[in-house]
Amino acid sequence: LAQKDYKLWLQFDKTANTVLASEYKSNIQGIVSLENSETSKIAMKELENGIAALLGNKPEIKSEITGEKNLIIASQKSLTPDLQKTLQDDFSKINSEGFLIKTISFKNKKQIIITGKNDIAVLYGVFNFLRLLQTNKSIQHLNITDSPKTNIRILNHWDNLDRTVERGYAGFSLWDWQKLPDFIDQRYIDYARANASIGINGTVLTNVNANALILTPQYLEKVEALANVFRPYGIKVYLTARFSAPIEIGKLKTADPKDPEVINWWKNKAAEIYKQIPDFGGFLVKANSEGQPGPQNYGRDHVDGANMLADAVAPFGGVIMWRAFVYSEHDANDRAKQAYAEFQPYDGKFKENVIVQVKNGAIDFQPREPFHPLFGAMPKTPLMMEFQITQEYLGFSTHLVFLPKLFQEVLESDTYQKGKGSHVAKVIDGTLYQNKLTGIAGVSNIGNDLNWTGHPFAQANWYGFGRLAWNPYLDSETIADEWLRCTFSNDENFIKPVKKMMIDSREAVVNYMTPLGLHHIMDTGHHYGPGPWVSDLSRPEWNPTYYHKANKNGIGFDRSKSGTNAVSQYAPEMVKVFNSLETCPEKDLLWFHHVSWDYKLKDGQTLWNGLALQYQEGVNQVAEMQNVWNKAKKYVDSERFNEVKMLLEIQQKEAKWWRDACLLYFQQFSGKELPSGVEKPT
Ligand code: GCW
Repeated sequence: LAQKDYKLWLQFDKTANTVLASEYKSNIQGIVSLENSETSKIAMKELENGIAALLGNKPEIKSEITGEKNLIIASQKSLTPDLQKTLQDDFSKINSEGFLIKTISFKNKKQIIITGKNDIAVLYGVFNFLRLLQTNKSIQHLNITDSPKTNIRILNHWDNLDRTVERGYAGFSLWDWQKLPDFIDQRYIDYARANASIGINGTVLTNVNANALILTPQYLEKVEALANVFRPYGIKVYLTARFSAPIEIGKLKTADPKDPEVINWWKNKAAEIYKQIPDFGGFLVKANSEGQPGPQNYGRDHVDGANMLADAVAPFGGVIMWRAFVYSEHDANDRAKQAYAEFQPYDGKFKENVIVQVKNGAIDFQPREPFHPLFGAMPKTPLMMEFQITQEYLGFSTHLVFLPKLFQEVLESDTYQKGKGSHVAKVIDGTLYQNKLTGIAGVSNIGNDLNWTGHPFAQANWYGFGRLAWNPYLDSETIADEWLRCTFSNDENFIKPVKKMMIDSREAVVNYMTPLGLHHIMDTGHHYGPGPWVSDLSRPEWNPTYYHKANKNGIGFDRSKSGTNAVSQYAPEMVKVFNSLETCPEKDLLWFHHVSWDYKLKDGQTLWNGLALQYQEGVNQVAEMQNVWNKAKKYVDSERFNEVKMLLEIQQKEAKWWRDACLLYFQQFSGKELPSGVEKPT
């Protein structure tokens, strides 16, 4: 029933454009592999099946290069000496995971070659070649050299061992721990394949709110089975390490990172894991954050904790991804300042194989946040990005929101930490400070729903995350374009409006949830729907009222120099921009300033009127999304069409819910009428 949904962006629908189809056929008369590894067999199968589906007939499989217009796949070492020579220059342009797709002349005959320094790189090349066909690009004269710009391109599954998924809205966890290790669900293979097709090369199987049991032998053999499935697809397995594991499963009295027995316990644990999984990636750690145990329980600090674990995995080439998501109720003045305050002074103190994982913004995955002030502020420490693909604060998998637009906005932000042009992307890909270890993590939105992600369009967020992890400079429009073509149709009459709908969807959610820099006003616990009135939670910084600070005088969080001075954590150029009401971008206004209800916005509206109009605009934008989708009916199978249609209806209802709830609540403080153009709550 759900076959289409299940196939994600790997639909391989028959090429409808007959001119292109004949170009493809003429250029792919045979396929030849010069390899024999498990990975190269996967690559060959992908080519065979993909091309057969796209062109309607199977290409000839050849065992050697005979005739012309073949598609040749091989890693560098398996190329003939003259091919190695011809491609020498191109090889010097790619890194170990990069690939070449080139039209070449071999013994005076035209051929296409897909190659790279190893089989995984070739597999990436194969998926990229297939994408050219899926998106109707010409393959007459190919000359593509492409390499990933980051080392660790990884999904973080917040999956618990009982298969519930924290903040997961697409069913239960894919990992069936009960049936593993002997039962290999086809889904594990399909998962690995989908990830490989977009260049993802790592997966953290378990929740950062970790359970130490995953590190026991009973579970490690199950982890090993998954690692064996993922390996030929170039995907390394990582686990979360619960800091108190030496006590809970090791029977030690302490988990103090300076205690010799504890140090030894982790060393032995690492050795045990690497014996089973030689290419194990390492650990992701949430410590002393939201009640999780950590080094501070023993009077130690994050550096002590991270470095102790780093030493344990270093002999095996493992890494420690140590999260900077910390805040404490003991310093409730401004939660946004805490991660920077705590981590920035540690710059240069972590071991070489530690990378600090920082959320994109200083609070928590809001529809919009200014970039995290740590980016660019720790020149001697590799920092990796943590994006959230699952939509905890953005309407779960019910609302259509195209996240690459949000991701791009963060990556493009200029930190000015090393002068103009110090974009977040350059911190992440290591080019700003020449870091060797680089990475991007995405909190997964995948579950065992038939369509993987709950909302058919949420698949685009998984896809887009992978593409941006590979190349953080990609434009979100390009990503939407690719995804739509691979997932639905190449028809321009479909692509143009639906692409615009996706691109606009991010601003729509900001408008109907948290316009003008508002944040964290979602209802408590679940974070779904509005809750700006909530003020009675035990920790002050969990209350929405803490964030919007609405009163008779105005609304917003004063983080300027006259407020909490959080602005001072940015580079001087950005301090200037954010600190002044005149220069602070209006999209971030209430993030940095408490502003009177009569304050004049750039368009001349009062703040109250402007706020109300933006809520209305969000509602209007969802109505427009519905219009666009209704017109897309003839290009989409009825199943996916209807699913999206129903979901958009819910989104429309809930956009109104957000508008009405927030405006009615804030109106008590502003004491003003709604401006014309804003629908009255019913
Ligand atoms: O925002 C919070 C989420 C928690 C999550 C935490 C984190 C895994 O509500 O569910 O815990 O972030 O990122 O550690």
